Amino acid sequence: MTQEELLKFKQNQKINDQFKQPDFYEIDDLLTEEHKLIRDSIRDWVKKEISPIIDVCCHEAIFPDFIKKGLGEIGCYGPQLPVEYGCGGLDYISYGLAMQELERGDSGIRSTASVQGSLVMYPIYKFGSEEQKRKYLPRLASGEIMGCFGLTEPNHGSDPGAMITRIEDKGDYYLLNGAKMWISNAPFADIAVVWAKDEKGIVRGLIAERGMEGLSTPETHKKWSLRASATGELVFDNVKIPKENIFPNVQGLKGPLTCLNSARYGISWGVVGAAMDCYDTALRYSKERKQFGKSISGFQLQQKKLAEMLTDITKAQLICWRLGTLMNEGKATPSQISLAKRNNVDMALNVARTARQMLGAMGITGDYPIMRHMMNLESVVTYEGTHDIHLLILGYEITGDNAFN
Ligand code: TGC
Ligand code: FAD
Repeated sequence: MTQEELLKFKQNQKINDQFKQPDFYEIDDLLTEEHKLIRDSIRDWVKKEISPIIDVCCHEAIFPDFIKKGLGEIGCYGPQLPVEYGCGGLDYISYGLAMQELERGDSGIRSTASVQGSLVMYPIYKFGSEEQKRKYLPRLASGEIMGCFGLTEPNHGSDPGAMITRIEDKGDYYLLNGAKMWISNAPFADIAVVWAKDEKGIVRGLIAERGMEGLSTPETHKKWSLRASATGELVFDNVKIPKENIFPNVQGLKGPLTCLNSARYGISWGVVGAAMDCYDTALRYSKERKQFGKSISGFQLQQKKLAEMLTDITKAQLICWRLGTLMNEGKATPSQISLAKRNNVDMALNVARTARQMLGAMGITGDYPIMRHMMNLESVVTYEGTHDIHLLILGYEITGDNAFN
């Protein structure tokens, strides 16, 4: 399917998304009117722009190009970054709510926004020169240009410190060689934030631009997960990087890992959205579906599933809210973020699997969002640090003993 055919398909669809959010502990009372306004407007946008097309996008493995600007218009790229660079100037709860609503639609759509905001705009803002900020941030915030983040390599995933991608100082430019793999947004990105080692073995961050000679971005196919998100490689074959494209304000692995804190925080909220969608779908279905002469919602076994899903979603919502307040105060630690990412993704996967069973055979079809969420979450539990890696981060924090190596 081409982008034109997808657009035509969208124009013929009715808006039929009946999502209602569970809020058992009245967490809405903890939100400001502004938070609720942001949340509701993004929810409406997802119902109009994403829900009608997402199933076909996943079946066809196509990223809907036309949402790039739309995501910018609703302020989903770097909402927590300052207004002076064209960003939202909002707090971390607003950022979390935005990610929750996008991932309620689809993890791949949230991925597109969180890579742009947390992994491309954030490092430019945090580590870039004033010229870099002015040159890139406003255009990234509006969606005029898109970015990607290259840390993972074919042979270095959980252990990015062992990366082999290199920059070599050639006087008035750097020469970049190596390859990055599994890079969200790479196939269409205009710029890439790339992490590479210099001659001294120190990790440096830089901005590569599409069109630079020697840079290619082949797409990764045959994914069963995140099918509406474009994933690819970044291949660097003697790419000349102008000196002004290096981040002046960071050296070492803490550069990329600092960006991951922001993205992992967003994922903690995002997956709650996916879990809510699965729960809400299963609840509605259980009331409509009759077996043995009554709605399946009347059977104790199905009620157990609903009660446990709601309990787990509620606990995850509370983790998000508290972590959001710590982020706003600048007090959240990387291991607190690891706990939230690890717990909430695992929770969402379990909710998706339980909800899928409640729909019986219908649960495996694209008529309902659950199987799609479940498959997406298999990527989410792996990227931004696997379930195991976050456990090891917590183990290190608790005991002071490093069990990574
Ligand atoms: P280690 O020696 O522990 O640390 C190296 C330096 O980094 C500092 N540091 C951090 N700084 C800020 N935030 C954090 N979370 C940090 N964690 C560590 C640390 O203090 C040290 O600083 P310094 O000044 O002493 O040099 O590093 P290590 O090599 O032992 O590795 C630690 C480990 C395993 C936790 C880390 O490498 C890790 O997190 N691995 C997982 C890799 C990962 O998450 N990759 C994600 C790739 S991006 C992605 O998946 C995007 S998907 C996007 C989407 O589509 O949504
Ligand atoms: P490995 O590191 O090879 O791990 C394999 C298994 O070994 C895992 O179960 C892991 O938990 C376990 N393991 C590893 N080390 C240890 C240890 N010390 N102790 C115990 N168990 C261990 N990366 C980017 O840089 N940018 C992106 O935009 C990006 N987008 C992605 C999009 C998708 C759809 C996917 C699937 C991945 C993406 N990634 C991206 C890569 C992602 O971050 C990595 O896949 C992830 O960090 C894990 O690395 P790996 O796949 O190489 O697994």
